[in-house]
Amino acid sequence: MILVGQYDSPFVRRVAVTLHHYHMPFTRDTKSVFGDAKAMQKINPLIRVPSLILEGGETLVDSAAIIDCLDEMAGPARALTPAHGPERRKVLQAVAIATGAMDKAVQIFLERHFHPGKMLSREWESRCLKQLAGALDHLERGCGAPWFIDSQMSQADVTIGCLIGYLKLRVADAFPANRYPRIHSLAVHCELREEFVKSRPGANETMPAAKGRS
Ligand SMILES: N[C@@H](CCC(=O)N[C@@H](CS)C(=O)NCC(=O)O)C(=O)O
Repeated sequence: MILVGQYDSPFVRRVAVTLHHYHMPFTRDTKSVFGDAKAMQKINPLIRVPSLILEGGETLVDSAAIIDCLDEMAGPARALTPAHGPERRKVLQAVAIATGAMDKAVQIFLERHFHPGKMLSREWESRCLKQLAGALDHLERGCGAPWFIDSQMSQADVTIGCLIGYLKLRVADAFPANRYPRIHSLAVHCELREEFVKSRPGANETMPAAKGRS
């Protein structure tokens, strides 16, 4: 399998962490959605990451659809998303809020990147910051210990861990750790695990492309 995308994308990273967690072998295509847009559109018409190219050549897009496929391949006993019942609902709801928060965090980062200084829309930025803070407050209230659903590591932890990793990297002002002690501790717990260490963004993994790459 080939995972397309760079690990500074929290969506790509949650797929990578899931692949490593399941010990599923894969290689990487680290083309950039900004620097390599033409090539990327051949993989995903939306010019977005992640994509996962399966062994047979089929291409899957969108982290949720990719992880759904990986869960199925892993089987219900190993799947990071519980198969049924209240635990499944709790995990899927946390993932929905955390991926929505990722969207908001990416929008804030891109607004600041593409519209610096006076061009920045303060109205848009503050709306996104408010939505992001609401999502983080919600996750903090629902968070167990050491994992989101207490004793069992799940996709909620993978996604919240990747969200907080991204915030620290790109929008650090939106994550005052002392306001969110539970999810902060959950994220620290995540980052110590092998699957997270193996999925850390390298210095050359930048989005948008680093200056000099167009
Ligand atoms: N819902 C998608 C979101 C993916 C996404 O927003 N990816 C960003 C990278 S963090 C991207 O490719 N953005 C480029 C663009 O939309 O132009 C998923 O879960 O995979």
